[in-house]
Amino acid sequence: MALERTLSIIKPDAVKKNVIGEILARFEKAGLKIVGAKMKQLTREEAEGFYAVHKERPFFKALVEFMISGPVMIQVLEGEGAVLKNRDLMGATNPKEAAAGTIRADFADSIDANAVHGSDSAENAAIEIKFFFNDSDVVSH
Ligand code: RTP
Ligand code: MG
Repeated sequence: MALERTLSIIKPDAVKKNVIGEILARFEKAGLKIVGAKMKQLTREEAEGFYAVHKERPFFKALVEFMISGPVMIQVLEGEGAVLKNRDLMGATNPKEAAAGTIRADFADSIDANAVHGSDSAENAAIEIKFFFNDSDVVSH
């Protein structure tokens, strides 16, 4: 499997619950390294731009409102098969369908407030990492 990077966002609901550390620990225990990280209050323009692929979807407005409802923690995760590994750790989009022991099963309240974002492909990961990080703000360790 290839060494990959993926973009992870701990969403406003999980930041409000004070579980940033618990979520980051799951990434580290699964062998993913945090190679970039920052806290950020997204602007409406940033949230709309980040989720632009969904702009025609009925849930777009609610998604943007939710993503700007409080600060988020944005990270770049690195590891073997990082994109899929992170998606497995996250669980299904709707926490009611998320497998036991996944981040969304344990921390998410609803399909809207679902605790974490993770890139869905290596190609999108590269685009999403560039959206939030300069090359010099991502390290190797
Ligand atoms: P994310 O992009 O945030 O990691 O979530 P995802 O890949 O699991 O789901 P995606 O299809 O990309 O949708 C992005 C976010 O939009 C909200 N959503 N609501 N009401 C609905 O049917 C619906 N579908 C999606 C979710 O909050 C999802 O995380
Ligand atoms: Mg998605």
